[in-house]
Amino acid sequence: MRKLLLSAASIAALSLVACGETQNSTISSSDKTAITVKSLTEAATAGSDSSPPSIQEAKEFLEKSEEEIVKLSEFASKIYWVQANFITEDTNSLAAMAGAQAAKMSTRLANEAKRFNGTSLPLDLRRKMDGLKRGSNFPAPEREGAAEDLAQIMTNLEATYGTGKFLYKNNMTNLGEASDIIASSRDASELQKVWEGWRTISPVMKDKYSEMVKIVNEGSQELGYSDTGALWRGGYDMDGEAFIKEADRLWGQVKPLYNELHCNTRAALNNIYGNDIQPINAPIRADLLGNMWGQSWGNIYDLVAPNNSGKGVNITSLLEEKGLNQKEMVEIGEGFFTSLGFEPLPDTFWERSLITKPKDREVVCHASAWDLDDKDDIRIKMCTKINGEDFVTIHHELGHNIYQRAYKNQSVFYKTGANDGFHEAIGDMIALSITPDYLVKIGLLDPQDLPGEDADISLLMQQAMEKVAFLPFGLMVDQWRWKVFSGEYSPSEYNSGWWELREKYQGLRHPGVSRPADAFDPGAKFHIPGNTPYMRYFLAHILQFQFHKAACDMAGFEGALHECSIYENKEVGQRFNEMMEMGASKPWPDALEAFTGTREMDGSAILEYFDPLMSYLKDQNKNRSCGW
Ligand code: X8Z
Ligand code: ZN
Repeated sequence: MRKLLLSAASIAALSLVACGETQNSTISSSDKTAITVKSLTEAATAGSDSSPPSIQEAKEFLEKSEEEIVKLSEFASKIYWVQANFITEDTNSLAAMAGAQAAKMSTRLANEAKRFNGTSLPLDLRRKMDGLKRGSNFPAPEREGAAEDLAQIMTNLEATYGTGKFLYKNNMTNLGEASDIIASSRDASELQKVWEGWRTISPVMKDKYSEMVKIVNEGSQELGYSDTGALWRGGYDMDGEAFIKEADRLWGQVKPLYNELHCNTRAALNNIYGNDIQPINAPIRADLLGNMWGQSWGNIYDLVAPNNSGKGVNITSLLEEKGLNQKEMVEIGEGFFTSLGFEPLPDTFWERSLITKPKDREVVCHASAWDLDDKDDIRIKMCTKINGEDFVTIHHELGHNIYQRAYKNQSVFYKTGANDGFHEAIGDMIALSITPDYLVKIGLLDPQDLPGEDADISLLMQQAMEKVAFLPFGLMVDQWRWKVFSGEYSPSEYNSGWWELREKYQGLRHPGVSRPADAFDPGAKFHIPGNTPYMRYFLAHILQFQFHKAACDMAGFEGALHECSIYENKEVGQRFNEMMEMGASKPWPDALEAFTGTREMDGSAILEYFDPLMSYLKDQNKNRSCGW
């Protein structure tokens, strides 16, 4: 339900949940001129006798709005927390009510803010006002009943996903259990069954989803956007059209690396499964990649482990060998942040977080980080498994919490990431410092097991199967949603459109000859029914390497980027905190510059990180025909 809040009341700051956090939209200075001119025209046509309201009135309006937002979010966030931790008919209904209230407030404030279009405001007030005018990522139209309908649909979609189960081998199987099979099985027919089984939870969502699209498009149009995709693209301190080009540019930088990884992985799968199951020149079958959505491929690392390279590190085995439990994994994550000079997590974090999956009730298991009071009541909620993947996810979630705490003294309008990609990149950047040397330092890896230099390619391959494999998935999810919102994909094309983009960007195809006529495969990925924008993760996968490189430069590290760990470096911690403290108070290039010295998002750091692997992959692929 985070979504409701976020989406419903987003207003930048109703951002209690990171991962579902909405982005305070702000407008870059270059756009501001255009807005002012347009606003002046609007004011002029509104009647020559109506002079625009004063700066003082604008200030008072923003202060009053801030108070109202804070009050509602305190109340709503607790409802969302309870609902996500205890999914029942009643909590769903409470969450829908709170969502409707938040949606109405968001719409009302966004419309009221239009009154100040003709007022020439100081930068700070203009930034807050424009954020308010963007409303939420899922805005309700003004008409009677729309906010209630929207909130109901959104609650229902997320709860359907959260409680989804299917029959497999006489057991009702949930996502966690299904994911374990997809991660470990090498039996193609079993993989196909489980992959298809999970997707039986989503056809029921399709009509509701298309209804939701209609409502939020109407809401977006009332806010002055052509559709909800345009509203989302407007959240990056630049013109929405420019953002499309920006995403394409970044993808163009990293695509050659992805293509090589794809080619090498496909060859390995062809080798294991044979031509019938994985032809050598067709897109990769999505169920063979070790992950339910084929979004990261670390679980099939054993199939691509380089022959002539030393052994990497298997974090899952290390955790098991040391007998660590979930809470201890979180404590290690906390330890990384405190080593950089951050305060320990508050006692309430440990008392109130959900760290293991409860046996006796339904919860939203998808990991998230929460900020319940915009001050110190930070928490995570995840059904943690004792494995390397979740060890990294813990750092990801704690990164959200640390960011939330860093900007707690900002105005409510600025209590969010510089852009939403920043929020997703913080913990991931920290996790890039989980090097073998670091693991030895914290006693998880025995020094005699430290991989030698000959293991570089193995370590990089492990990392690439997670991070590089993810890039086109990070991009395609919202390419799909943008087309859905714009009407380019009608409801009858939702599924075919999804697979068109899965093939275009990721080079994947579904198992089986065709998908059922009622399939709604996007609904089987959390962020679609959970209504969380996804471009943020693509950006985060670029930004985290930029942050990592800047941090390693700051630390004076001279070796290869993938060997650098900033563990215990207080100077880096302080500079990182300075960037995070800014929240969204400044356009994101200012925040990026504060930490990295550059104002551009740039894929060259990820390319540098994987440079030795790129040479290896090119060599492996030299006699193969790559692409799809
Ligand atoms: O949703 C998440 C986080 C919560 S913000 C666990 N991630 C994306 C996903 O799982 O699809 C992190 C990576 C991408
Ligand atoms: Zn996240």
